[in-house]
Amino acid sequence: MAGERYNPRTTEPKWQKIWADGQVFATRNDDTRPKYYVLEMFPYPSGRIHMGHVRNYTMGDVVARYKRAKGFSVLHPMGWDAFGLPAENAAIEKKVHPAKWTYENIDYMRGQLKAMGLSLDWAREVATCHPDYYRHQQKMFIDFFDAGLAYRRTSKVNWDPVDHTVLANEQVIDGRGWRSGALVEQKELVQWNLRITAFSDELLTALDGLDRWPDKVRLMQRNWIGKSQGLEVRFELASPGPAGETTVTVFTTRPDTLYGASFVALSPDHPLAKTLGETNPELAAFQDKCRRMGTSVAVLETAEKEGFDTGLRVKHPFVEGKTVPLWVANFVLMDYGTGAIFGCPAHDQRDLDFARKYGLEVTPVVLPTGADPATFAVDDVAYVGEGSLFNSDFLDGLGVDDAFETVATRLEGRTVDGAPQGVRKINFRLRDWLISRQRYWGCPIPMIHCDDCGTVPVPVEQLPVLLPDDASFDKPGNPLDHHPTWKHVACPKCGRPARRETDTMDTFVDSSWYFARFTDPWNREAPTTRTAVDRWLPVDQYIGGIEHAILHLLYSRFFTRAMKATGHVGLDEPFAGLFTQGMVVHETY
Ligand code: ANZ
Ligand code: ZN
Repeated sequence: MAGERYNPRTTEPKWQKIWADGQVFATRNDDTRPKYYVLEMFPYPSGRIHMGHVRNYTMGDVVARYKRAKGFSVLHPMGWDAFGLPAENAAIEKKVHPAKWTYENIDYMRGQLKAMGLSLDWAREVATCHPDYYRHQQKMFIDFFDAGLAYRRTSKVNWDPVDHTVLANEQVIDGRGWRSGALVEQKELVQWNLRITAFSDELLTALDGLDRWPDKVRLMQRNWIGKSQGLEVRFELASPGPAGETTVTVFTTRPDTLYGASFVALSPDHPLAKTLGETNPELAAFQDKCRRMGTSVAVLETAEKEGFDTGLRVKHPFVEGKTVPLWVANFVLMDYGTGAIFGCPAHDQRDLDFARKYGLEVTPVVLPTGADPATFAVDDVAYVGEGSLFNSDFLDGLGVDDAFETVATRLEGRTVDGAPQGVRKINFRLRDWLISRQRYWGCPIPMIHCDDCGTVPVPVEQLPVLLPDDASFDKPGNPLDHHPTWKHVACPKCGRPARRETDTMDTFVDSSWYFARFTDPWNREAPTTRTAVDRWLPVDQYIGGIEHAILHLLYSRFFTRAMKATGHVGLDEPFAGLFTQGMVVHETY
């Protein structure tokens, strides 16, 4: 009424009740009007809604209400990304069970969201920590395993000795665990992985079709996948290695710079470096030091370049009689390319820093346009731009790309020890997704280890593998591993005593398919109902924080492909339109 003050305390609850009673935001799967799926990234139930949530959900709500007013059948669901470490820490610090802590937070935050009057279909609410959700995740994990998309292998991991868990490279900051601050150790562990690299090329090329995604996010994903076209070059050792090795193979994207090569360097974990270290205590000490530093790209990029001269030399492929020294260097990663490089200091900053430190030769071979070959020199800044080749014999005068081709063709045509000296190669930076976590509050990996039968999936009719309620959190390490009985089971194949897998899944797995589950959260038999999921997906408008620009979105794109390969969905890309917002905005307009 005119003149009457708007009173949210009475008006909001009144209308919210009317909306709820009339189920006006409930969406039917048999509605035949055009569909519109709007989704904001679901929250972690940390305790209270914060302003970032309010902004995010308000934006989605505006879109949902607008599309509903335009006559669309709008799907706008909400749920909880409910597994994760904070619940376990609460258990340790406050002696409250992670489930109790989580469900209480969910209840509280649901109340807060409801008070906002968002146009959400609460009938579709899911919580990833609920067995009704994770049982389906376990089923898909087994499907992925059968399809070769989930596998177990030994890998070197960053181990946090205080939190007793594996850390992602991104969680190691200056060599320390991001939470505990403890010095991270390198440890060999058998871990579960998802084979995201099976889709490297596809995940890259499909970015071109995501024309309703911010360019910035697409670029970040492109860089993360990191496709490189290069050449593997086999350098001959001037004298045989300790185990009779005759060659060292490097990966290079700049074979054009071969005449500027002044050293070859191995990763500290390269097999040849390891063999050499066995009889050389000084080298072994250097390798230990490198391992302690950690293997994350960020660490390697900022750390001081250090190396160890092995005393061996390799022959230059083109210059008769010329050899260059073979080093072990801390900046060469073992899990990229071949774990060995040739260094061209004049045209690579890292190589230049290294060469200056150890007094190695610096020979420029790419001349910037207009520069004088007689005087052009590289001091402390490498020249990484275009130009024409010089100091390079048969390559002189060629552009960088032509020189690449010429070198590649020539080395492909030559043989060393019966194999081509050069092989064209495409490499990706993207690595398979290590999902094993040694934690309690996560989705149990539904596998059983038998001494006789190996790794055996839990039979589907025995799913879900439930978390035991009576876990104890009073000592470090994985409560599932400590539990007196949980892990002892009979092998599903031979019936003999076997062990349950005690690792749980990275919580990023939970959030990699929730958007599909929302399309039919009532299906008890399967993760998805194909008629529903194929009708509702892709999400037409996804809204989330920029901090998820790489991992969450990439994992979801991979997971959707893996679900397609195992028959759970019929499409590749989960999110047609993406809007990212910074939780904190720095710019002023
Ligand atoms: C010689 C060279 C000369 C290089 C030059 C660069 C510039 P992207 O683009 O990321 O694929 N490299 C190869 N394997 C490596 C490893 N395991 N660890 C660290 N560095 C490695 O980078 C490819 C370049 O990174 C390769 O090309 C190699 O150095 C180096 F003027 O070869 B280059
Ligand atoms: Zn068995």
